[in-house]
Amino acid sequence: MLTISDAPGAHDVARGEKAVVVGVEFQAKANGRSAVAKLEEAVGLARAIGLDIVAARTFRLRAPRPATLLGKGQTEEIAEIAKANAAGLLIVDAALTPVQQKSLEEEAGTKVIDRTSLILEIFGERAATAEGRLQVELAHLDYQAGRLVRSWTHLERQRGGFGFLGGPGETQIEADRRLIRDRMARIRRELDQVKRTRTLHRDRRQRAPWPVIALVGYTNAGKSTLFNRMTGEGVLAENMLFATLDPTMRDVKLPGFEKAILSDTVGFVSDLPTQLVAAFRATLEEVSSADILVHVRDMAHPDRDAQKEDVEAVLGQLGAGPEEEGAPPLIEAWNKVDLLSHEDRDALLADGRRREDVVVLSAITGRGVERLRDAVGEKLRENAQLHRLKLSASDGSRIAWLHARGEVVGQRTDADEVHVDVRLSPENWARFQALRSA
Ligand SMILES: Nc1nc2c(ncn2[C@@H]2O[C@H](COP(=O)(O)OP(=O)(O)OP(=O)(O)O)[C@@H](O)[C@H]2O)c(=O)[nH]1
Ligand SMILES: [Mg+2]
Repeated sequence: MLTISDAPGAHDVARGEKAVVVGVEFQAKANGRSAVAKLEEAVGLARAIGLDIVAARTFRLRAPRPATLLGKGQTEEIAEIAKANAAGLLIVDAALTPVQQKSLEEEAGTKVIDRTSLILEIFGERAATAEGRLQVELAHLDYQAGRLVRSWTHLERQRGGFGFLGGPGETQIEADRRLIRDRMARIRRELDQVKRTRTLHRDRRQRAPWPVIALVGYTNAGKSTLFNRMTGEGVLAENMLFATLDPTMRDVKLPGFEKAILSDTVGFVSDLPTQLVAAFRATLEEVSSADILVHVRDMAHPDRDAQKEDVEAVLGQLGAGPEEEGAPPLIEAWNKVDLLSHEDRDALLADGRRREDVVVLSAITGRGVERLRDAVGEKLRENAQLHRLKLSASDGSRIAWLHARGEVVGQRTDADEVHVDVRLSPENWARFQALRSA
């Protein structure tokens, strides 16, 4: 087990630990989110790793104090709240520099973690697959390494000649940095190995002719609930942030298709740590290689528009942004409309009717879910071009592929040749050609 001296951010957070959550409202940049919903989300994130939240409050900053971010009076207040509730942990829903974190710890008399490290903790606890675990660990180390560099001056101290790590006079920070570097290199090698295995699996699947539909969206939007509703599966769907971390795929019925695959994916969140975006790029390859994306949105959430922007930003980072060339087509599933008032629901339904890339639904009641199935099937067939193909009669697998992926409008056998007239999307046409040359 790796122990890194006192790198800020390297705390162990225990389940059931009492914690105070502090939201920070910057007066300068109101980003369109309500402070209440933002604080609620931070509390949700903290609960997601089983912390016992004893108090939560948003502080407004006129001018951030460089040393601690929060003002002097504010940190005193926080220290009092923590003390009165016997809380040993303070969660600040913002990004803290290592120096700010350290000073806050001193002033508040508690451990302090920021939003990035909270999210890393959640992912660390939840990742279920070997690959997910390795990726999270890599992200964690990357985060710590960055903080070691920046906190050079206050972490540096001579180790004297005792250390068994490195030679005499090696500073603690050099030793720490070397430990991190070595560990990161080892994880990357392990990841390469896991990835090779996964690529093998994916190749096998890509050769399988079925279209893949990926559910994406903000955490807690209802992706898993919709996934269960559409596949009849029972994956974990809970009122908990980041309930799903590892993608799950199942067969799904789609009108006009023999078979299709639905993929449930990890939820996005605002200010997703860049280390995690990088780390999860591989797992989220499902997203960029899908035939179609369904963006599940919680339309009952006060910040639904800001959430949509966050999701589209992460999709952009994954090369699957709505405007990107070659990105899969996208349908928005406006979910949780059962929670809305009649007027709000009617307004959404009217908006939705005007747009062909929107389906208004409720994954809980099932209302609208069949329309989503239709819309996805239709979108997959859209842009399809007619191709008149001549194949060898012995080429049963490619003929079957065409039937599965495309709409076969005519087929006749002529001695040992089969003529197939088939409508294929441009993506599938490219895939078919790749099959041909394989
Ligand atoms: N009222 C209502 N609740 C819903 C609906 N869809 C999902 N929920 C609830 O929203 C919560 C989150 O649902 P999930 O399906 O776990 O959400 P998710 O998008 O998979 O979340 P993560 O995996 O955490 O990213 C659960 O409590 C669901 O019961 C809906 O249409 N109406
Ligand atoms: Mg889920």
